[in-house]
Amino acid sequence: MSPRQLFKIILGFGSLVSLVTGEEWAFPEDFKFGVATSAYQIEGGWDADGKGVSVWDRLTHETPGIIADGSNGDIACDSYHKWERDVEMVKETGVDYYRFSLSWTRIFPQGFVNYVNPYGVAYYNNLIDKLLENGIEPVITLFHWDSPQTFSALGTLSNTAFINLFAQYARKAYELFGDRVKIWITFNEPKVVCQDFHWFLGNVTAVYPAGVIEYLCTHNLLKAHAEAYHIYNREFKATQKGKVSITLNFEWSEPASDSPEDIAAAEQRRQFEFGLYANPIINFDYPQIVKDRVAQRSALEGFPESRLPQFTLDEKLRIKGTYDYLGLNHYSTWYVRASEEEEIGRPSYAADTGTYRYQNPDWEGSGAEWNKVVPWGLRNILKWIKDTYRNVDVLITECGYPDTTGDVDDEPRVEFFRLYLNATLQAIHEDGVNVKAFMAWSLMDNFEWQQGYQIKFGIFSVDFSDEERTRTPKKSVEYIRNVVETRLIN
Ligand code: GBH
Repeated sequence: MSPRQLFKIILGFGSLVSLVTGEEWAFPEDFKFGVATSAYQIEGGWDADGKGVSVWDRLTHETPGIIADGSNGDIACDSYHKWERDVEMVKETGVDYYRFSLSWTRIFPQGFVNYVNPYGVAYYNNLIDKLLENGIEPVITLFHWDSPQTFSALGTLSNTAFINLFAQYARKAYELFGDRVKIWITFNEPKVVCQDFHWFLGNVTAVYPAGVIEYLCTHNLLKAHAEAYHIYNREFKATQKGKVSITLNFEWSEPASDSPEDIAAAEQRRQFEFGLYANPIINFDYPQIVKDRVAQRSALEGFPESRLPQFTLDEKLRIKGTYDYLGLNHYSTWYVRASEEEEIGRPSYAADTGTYRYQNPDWEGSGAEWNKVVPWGLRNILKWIKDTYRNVDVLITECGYPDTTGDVDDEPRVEFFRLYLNATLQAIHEDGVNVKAFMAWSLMDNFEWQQGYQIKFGIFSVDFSDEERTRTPKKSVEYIRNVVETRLIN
């Protein structure tokens, strides 16, 4: 520890430090650090011990060419067998939280809750207990994209039946694990589920009504989230005393110029990408600009009513307030400018947003084309969330840096965390944003969806050519551990 660090620690934390040392701050005492993963990306054991088939099992097995390297999550990091090592790794990183997701079909093979697979329950019980033994708090995501294949015949989230199926699943999860799990996330990144890649949901080959099914999915997802929230509040909160919310992804939209048109375009894009979900939950109903634009384009397209369904007043009230914090996944930033109104033709969400976005080629890149290193984008997001949603508590549930090498000497990732953690500190201390946690994506290299194993986000590397799936810490583990210990960025 440097004398300067020691000096700051002795002085105390938070604002006192910033008063004395100028622009260098400490993480507040109640600020939590974590690392994150998701079930399909790490577990493997795709059909082990009675697990049912998820849409990702089906997609990877039966759609040649869909995954860049032709791989799948059949074995992945083999966390179904190596979970004790995973806990050790979290412990080694020194963080407070381990965020992981439940594989719905590992617990309920057919998706329906009438049959519970005891092996699936035992797996998560063991993991949770081991984490707690080691002083690590579990943070559970209920739905991180691997929905039961059985629901595909129903159209999964585009069918209103999903609302109740999800609510029943959530209730069982609280019953099974809620005595020990205090932070719940209903859905991971609804925008990715409904707007970007809704074929995740099982509609791979179906010709779907573009521009329509996206909003049906959004509508049902918001209702399913709200039901899961209310069930917790009504039936579990008094005894279990935990928190429930949702995690939304947000890539910052910065106006491309000072022109009023570009400023409006950037805000419009934020409302389409983030407000679509955050506004009904935190404020009230879908954002006005989204309702107006989809209604206008729908009318011109000849639809008798807007492709964006309307909530009844009761529904708006039932969705409003269904959050105990806000989960945020953040990776990168874009410039946005106003674009010519797209001609009326094939309905589409992209045309509905009515904007054009691009990244500055001079921004520092990473192993993924879209993932540019732009730390001020995170700060702007946090400030915007504070202003738009009445200073809600924000948990950053994912933030991370991809490369293609997997080198354990991952200095660029260390630098990424240094910059993004610093942006978080600025948001807390200079902008007064209530950011309460930062969880790094990801604990280890894993199955990066369509990119397969080519893109690596881990702070631990995993040897995928080795049957043991040996994990090795990268430099970023040491870096994060140091930040957690000192509460300072260095
Ligand atoms: C998260 O999604 C996921 O929650 C996590 O499972 C995943 O492993 C992690 O990020 C890393 O990717 O190619 O220009 O169209 C992040 C949301 C949405 C970000 C799609 C990249 C593609 C941009 N992603 N987006 S582009």
